[in-house]
Amino acid sequence: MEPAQLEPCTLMPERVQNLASRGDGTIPSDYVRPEYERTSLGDAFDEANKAEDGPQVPIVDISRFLSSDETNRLACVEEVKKAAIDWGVMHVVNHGIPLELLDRVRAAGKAFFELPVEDKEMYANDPNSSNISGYGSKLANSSSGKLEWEDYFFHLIFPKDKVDLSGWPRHPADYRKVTQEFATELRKVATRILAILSLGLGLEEERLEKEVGGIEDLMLQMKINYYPKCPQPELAVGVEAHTDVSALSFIIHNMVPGLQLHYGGKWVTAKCVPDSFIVHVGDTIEILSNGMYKSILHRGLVNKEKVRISWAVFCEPPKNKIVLQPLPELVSDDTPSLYPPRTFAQHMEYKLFKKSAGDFTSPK
Ligand SMILES: O=C(O)CCC(=O)C(=O)O
Ligand SMILES: [Fe+2]
Repeated sequence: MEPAQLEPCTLMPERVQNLASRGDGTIPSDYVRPEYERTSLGDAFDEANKAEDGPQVPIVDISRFLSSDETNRLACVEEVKKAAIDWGVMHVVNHGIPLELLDRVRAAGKAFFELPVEDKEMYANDPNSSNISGYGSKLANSSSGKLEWEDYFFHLIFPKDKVDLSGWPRHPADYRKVTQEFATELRKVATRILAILSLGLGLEEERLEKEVGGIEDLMLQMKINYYPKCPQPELAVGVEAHTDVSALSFIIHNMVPGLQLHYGGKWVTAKCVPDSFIVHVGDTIEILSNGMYKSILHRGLVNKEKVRISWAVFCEPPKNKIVLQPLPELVSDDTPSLYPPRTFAQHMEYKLFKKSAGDFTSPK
């Protein structure tokens, strides 16, 4: 008899949510992190308790930037500038996004992940493609060769004319409406934070906004991270250590701890600050500011008790249209350029393949 023809093997990653629901008390070896990394891991709730006494991610109030009183505006610029220089990440309060809208965003994302498996799989992305839009879980293609304890849903949410609504969840019924409202609100806040950061660099208010693509070309990509309960949180990570490539990233979550920042040579667990969102300075702004503002290394821990969900929105410049390099006003004999020019696409490739900085060719 002829041997059966083997089908080409397309590797579909296991959904962590399904794996976790089988609940046998241990995690598969693919999720067990390397020894050097495990020494600093733990249950996110324990780590959050321990973090009480140590350094804390700064909290900034950006409502003061809308004040007609110049003193208030300047104080706000100083506060954000300090946080961006020292940490590159901050909890933002009094941001102006209606809190009930944030609640509806959280409810919609949660409801999507609570759908039956087959309903979610209809949106599955192709793990072998570079387009990660849709429902997905990581394949073991990172430098560690290990997996992360999370599933995600990823899609573009702004600008409106570039969005493909057909790839967004149809259920729950208000997902699309709520997410569009959120995108519109967040885009306004992005402009405000870019203005504050520009002033902090001694530049005109509109400068960074323009440098990252402006209202037409700055892309807001949303990634809903779903971290199931993990029976062995001291062995796994939800998201491995990285810096964001974006200009800015916004994060809201369901008030379950997990985010850790690498600050002062140690991992610091972020507190859950009510009614706030987290803003990261990403690599793009670090480059434009010639390293003055920092894109901080961070990761996501998991825990035994509660599902954690976070909504990360990455504000990214267009892939090939803009050459990213330190702004000329910030480069001098005393402060030489720290970053060779690159497009956003080249920067992402560099991160993915850990190319050395010398490998950049001058973009045409
Ligand atoms: O879940 C979080 O708090 C952080 C997620 C994150 O860093 C990312 O998706 O880039
Ligand atoms: Fe991140």
